Amino acid sequence: MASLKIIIGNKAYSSWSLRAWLGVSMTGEPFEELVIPLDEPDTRARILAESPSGKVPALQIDGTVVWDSLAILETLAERFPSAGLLPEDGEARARMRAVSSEMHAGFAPLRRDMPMDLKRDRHGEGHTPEALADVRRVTELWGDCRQRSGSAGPFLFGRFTIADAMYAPVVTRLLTYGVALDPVSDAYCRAIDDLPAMQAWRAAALAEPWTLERP
Ligand SMILES: N[C@@H](CCC(=O)N[C@@H](CS)C(=O)NCC(=O)O)C(=O)O
Repeated sequence: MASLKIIIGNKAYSSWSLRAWLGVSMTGEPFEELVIPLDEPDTRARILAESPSGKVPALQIDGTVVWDSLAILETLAERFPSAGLLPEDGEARARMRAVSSEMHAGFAPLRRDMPMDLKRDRHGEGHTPEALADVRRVTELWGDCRQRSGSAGPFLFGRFTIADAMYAPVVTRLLTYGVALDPVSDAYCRAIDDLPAMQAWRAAALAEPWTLERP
């Protein structure tokens, strides 16, 4: 059995952490988790004691440290192929990598103006033109993925893949900030939000003692 330890930030606010944590949860493998609260005087030192990047998330897998959410998800997919984190079909796999990388490298206005915040209802906040333009691109991309995957399952490529882990924080943002959605995107958001792993993350986030004003 693999030894897995995931190092993450506050569940209420750390969107990159949510991506990697969902990935490790969806493998079904037992894992240890360490939450290091962000914005504390000792945050950087505590993260550096676990990962050389000084950022969360990081995954320690059989003694090797892997940092950066997308690298962690790719490592999990390779190490646990039966979890199905990569689509089987080569063409779908290529598209999945493109949409995941688009999230990883982009959508800065959406991330800036609607930061993940699982502790508060922020309906109507952060609806800047730039953030809403990002939402349009995200929902167009989701619509295209859902049209292609159809009845294979409720997620972007049918069953849950790396792409769903990458977009899960966006789902929470759209819900927190009350963004109006087309029916396909709305159904997709519900499928992500209903995942038992997502519910467990949300419950743990609400139970955390730390509250940041502007995450
Ligand atoms: N590209 C990285 C981004 C990681 C990142 O920016 N993490 C933030 C928290 S969400 C962090 O560690 N901040 C702590 C700090 O900068 O002190 C990834 O995909 O994992």
